[in-house]
Amino acid sequence: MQEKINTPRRRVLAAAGAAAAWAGMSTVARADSTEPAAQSNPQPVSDVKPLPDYAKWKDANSLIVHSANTIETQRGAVGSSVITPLNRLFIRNNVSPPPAGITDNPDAWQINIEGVRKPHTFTLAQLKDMGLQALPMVLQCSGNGRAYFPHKPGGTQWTVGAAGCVIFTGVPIATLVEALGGVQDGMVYMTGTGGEEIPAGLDPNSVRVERSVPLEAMKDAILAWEVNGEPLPLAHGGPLRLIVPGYTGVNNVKYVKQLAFTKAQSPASIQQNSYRFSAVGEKGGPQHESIWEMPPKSWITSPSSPDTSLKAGPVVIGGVAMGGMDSPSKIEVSIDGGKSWQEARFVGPDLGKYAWRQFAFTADLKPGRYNLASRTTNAAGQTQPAERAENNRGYNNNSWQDHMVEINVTS
Ligand SMILES: Nc1nc2c(c(=O)[nH]1)N[C@H]1C(S)=C(S)[C@@H](COP(=O)(O)O)O[C@H]1N2
Ligand SMILES: [Mo]
Repeated sequence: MQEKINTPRRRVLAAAGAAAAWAGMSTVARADSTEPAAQSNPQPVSDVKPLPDYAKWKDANSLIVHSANTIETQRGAVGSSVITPLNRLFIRNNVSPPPAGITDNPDAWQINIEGVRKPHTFTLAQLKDMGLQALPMVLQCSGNGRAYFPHKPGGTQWTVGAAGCVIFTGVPIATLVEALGGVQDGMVYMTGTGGEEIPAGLDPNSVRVERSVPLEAMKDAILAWEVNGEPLPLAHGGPLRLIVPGYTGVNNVKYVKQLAFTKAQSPASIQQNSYRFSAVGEKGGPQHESIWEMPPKSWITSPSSPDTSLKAGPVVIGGVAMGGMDSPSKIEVSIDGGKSWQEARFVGPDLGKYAWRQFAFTADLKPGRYNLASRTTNAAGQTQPAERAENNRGYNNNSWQDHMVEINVTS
C-alpha cells in the first residue's frame, strides 16, 4: 500500500492558494494518514479527534490522533535534525495512564529492585546519584506499519509514525545491579512493571503492563527520568521509565515501579499472549516468539502528504533509517518502485547504533508518476526486506514495499 500524494482533494487545496492550503493541511493530512483504510472513505473533518488532557501540550498539527491512548506522528513531521521534538513524538498506552499527580514530585518516586543479591527500594532522587547515561535511540511501537498488512490485523492502524528518535537520560541498570551485589544465580529475564493502578475486581495479569526481556538486554538498558533534556512527562512514562534500546516500544515500561531479575517471563497477558509472532489467524501464546528486538527499517518522510507542489526538476528525497540492534550503515533509494536502487547519503549526526539517521537523495524528476522507496542495511549486514513478515497481529513491519510513497510530478 502506498501513500498517495496527489489525491483529487489535494489538487483542490493547491488551487485554493498557499495560505488556505496551509490552514487546511492538518485535517487533510490526518484524513489521508489513515490510509489505506480511509482512502476510499475519507474521514470527515468533524471526526478529527482532540488531544487527550495528558497530551494537550503536543502539536496537534503534526499528529494523527487515533484515540486518547494512541497518537501517531505524521509522516512528514519528524523534522530533519535526527531528534524528534517531544511535542511531535507518538504516544501509545495499552491502558489509561496513571493520574498526572505522579509527576508532581518526581524525586519521591520509588522503584523496587528484585532478583539481585541485595534487593532494594530506591527513590528517584537516590538513582540520580548512582550514575548517568544519555541514550539516543529509536522508540518504535511493535505495531508501527500495521496499517499495511492486507489481512487487517486488529489494533491501531499505525502507518509510519508510531516511532521517533529521542535521547533518554538515566542510570545504567548494570551500574545499579553491580551496587546491589549482582543478579541472583539462575535468572534469565529482566522484568519491568508499570505503575498503573489495577482496577479492583480485575485479574491483575489481564491488565498489568509487565514485560520481560532476555537478561542480555540489561547491557545497554537504563532507568530514565529525562527525555530530550526535559523531565520525563507523564505521556512518555514519567517520573521513571525502563529503557531497553533496540527493543520495540512495549518493552520500554513507563512509570516503572519494579525491576526484577526473574527465572521466568512475566505471567501478565501482555507478555504471555500479546506481542507474539503467530501465523495469520492464530492467536498468540507462550509457544510463539516474543516481539523484542527491532529489525532494520527506513522510510521516506519527504516528499510526503501534504506536500502539493511537486514540479519537475530536482527533488530532495529525505527520510530516516534505523538499524535495529546495529547501526544503519547503508541507505538506498529507488524512484521506480524498487526496480533499481541508488545509494543515498546520510545527513546529520551519527548518534550511535540505536538512533536513526536521516538521509537525503536528490533526483532530477521529469513529469510523471513515481514510486519512491528506501532500503537500509545495518552494520551486521541485515538488509530491510521487500516483503513484510506476515503475522497475526501485524508486528514488526519493515517491508520497503509497504512504506513506498507515490508521487505525481507535473511540468
Ligand atoms: N506502563 C506502561 N508502559 C508502556 C505502555 C503502557 O501502556 N504502560 N505501552 C507500551 C507501548 S505498547 C509502547 S509502543 C510504548 C510507547 O511509548 P510512548 O507513549 O512514550 O511513545 O510504551 C510502552 N510502555
Ligand atoms: Mo506499542
